[in-house]
Amino acid sequence: MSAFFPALTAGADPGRTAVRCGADTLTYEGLARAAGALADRIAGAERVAVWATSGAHTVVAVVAALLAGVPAVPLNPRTGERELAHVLGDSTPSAVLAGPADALPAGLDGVSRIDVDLAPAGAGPVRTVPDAVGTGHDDVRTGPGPVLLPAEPDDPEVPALVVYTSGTTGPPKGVVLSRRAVAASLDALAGAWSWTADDVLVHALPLFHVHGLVLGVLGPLRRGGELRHLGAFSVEGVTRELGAGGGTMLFGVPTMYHRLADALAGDPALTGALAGARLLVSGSAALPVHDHERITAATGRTVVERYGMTETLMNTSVLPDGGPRPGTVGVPLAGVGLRLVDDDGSVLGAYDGETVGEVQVRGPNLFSGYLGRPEATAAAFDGDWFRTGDMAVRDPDGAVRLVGRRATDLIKSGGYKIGAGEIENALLDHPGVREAAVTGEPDPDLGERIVAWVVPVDPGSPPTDAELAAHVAESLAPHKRPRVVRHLDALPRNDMGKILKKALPGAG
Ligand code: MCA
Ligand code: AMP
Repeated sequence: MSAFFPALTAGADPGRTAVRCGADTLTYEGLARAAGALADRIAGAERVAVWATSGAHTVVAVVAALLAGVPAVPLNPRTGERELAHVLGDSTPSAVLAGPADALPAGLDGVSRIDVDLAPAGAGPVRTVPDAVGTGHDDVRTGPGPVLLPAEPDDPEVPALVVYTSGTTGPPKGVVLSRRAVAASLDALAGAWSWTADDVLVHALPLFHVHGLVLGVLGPLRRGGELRHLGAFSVEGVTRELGAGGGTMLFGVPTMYHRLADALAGDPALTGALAGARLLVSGSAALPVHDHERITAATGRTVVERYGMTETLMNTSVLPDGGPRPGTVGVPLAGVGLRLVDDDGSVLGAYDGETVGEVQVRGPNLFSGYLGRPEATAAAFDGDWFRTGDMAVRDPDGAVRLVGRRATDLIKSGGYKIGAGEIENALLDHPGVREAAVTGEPDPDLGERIVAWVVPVDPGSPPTDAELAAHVAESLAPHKRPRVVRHLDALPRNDMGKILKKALPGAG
């Protein structure tokens, strides 16, 4: 396989800015030096974890892992004890890469720590030399303090990342993403969006999921362009970086676009910044038509929706020059096969805008399997077709319109996928909870909000809502905490004792 990041190697412009995160800026030369040095330190490891804060250290760590051919497991730095223990036990990283100033939780005590150095000693002119003498380094950067970029793996099936994703029940599963899948998906997006080295991508997405890390970090670096990460989402940050800052593209989840749409009235600077961008892209959940319309009315720009999944990377996108298509996620990307399948397994041929089937996809963008779970991997496929669990119709022009999910126990809140089962288990761990059920209900900001239905052990002094939210945040992650808690005397159950979520008051 050729270099994953051509701009880090021969012939590229070493002075071009690669990344700006807060006060940290790295040129391509600086990134090559920092990531090259780190790649040498981790070479040969089976897997490394990355303490994935929203900063330049995460970028360097993940680039280093790719250069070294070592799979990286991004960790949510806010992950609670229970979830962190699961991810570490499941992925068994030999080291954790972290920023020198990052405080790591006790759960990581048993994992050796490697600090990411953004500016290793030895700046100077850069010269690339092919691996003529068989050193195993095909790009030798010389000058004061030479930096060696290791020879990247030839095999495109070598895993690049293991990204944890929630299922309906049980703890999250590790999705193994090969270099082939990541490269194929990013290159298909580049084709669809005319994404080039001239683009400056602005975003504030977390760096431990596919959206922020694969699309938002590896995407611009593979193109040789620039990433500006805002650290945390804010309307002011978007306005600054897209406007005077010269950003050309914005990636976000619908909650971010909803907040931008809310702010547009009375904010001419934001309006100008969005109007001036080359491409506004939304994904991870459905962007409501109302928010599409508010943004288009104020800025004259349409937000481009794309549809993906951790296991499949990107499947479809609205084409920027194909006119606005609110409510659809566009057409399959180059190389992606997509079909709708009926409940009885028959493939649906109708492009009638109304026949609903499950979306199944195949192509080079697909994951290699769930880490250590061959049965779960096999169950997710029908031959070489991956069952997404998303339900959709096809419009007459082939555009895909998502209409729901097969599993009601998966909640999308703020663009995060959250399994009801994992929250129920965490709630049942609380000494004040006898029974628990978790559902999602519509929320104008988050898309869906997490609702916990709880039967307390002692109805006279039930745990407070804040206590239960903090309990889930500390054990799993803050974004998995219930936003609403409702108390019941008993959960509705069928004769077999199974909880009937549809019978919860006001649900279903
Ligand atoms: C509040 N906080 C708490 C508690 N309450 N912490 C601990 N215990 C509590 N009880 C803290 C939070 O940690 C956070 O801190 C702050 O309060 C606000 O939290 P929250 O309300 O959850 O955040 P928000 O401001 O509402 O976040 C909205 C958001 C976020 C920024 C849109 O949801 C987000 O980043 N979403 C992106 C999800 C994403 O990237 N999904 C991609 C996966 P602090 O402010 O310090 O953080 S999907 C994917 O990858 C596929 C492939 C695809 O198609 O894209
Ligand atoms: P995740 O498993 O966190 O990677 O989330 C993947 C899921 O997010 C998909 O299966 C879809 O249900 C949803 N999703 C991603 N992009 C979109 C979109 N543009 N519109 C609607 N849902 C989306």
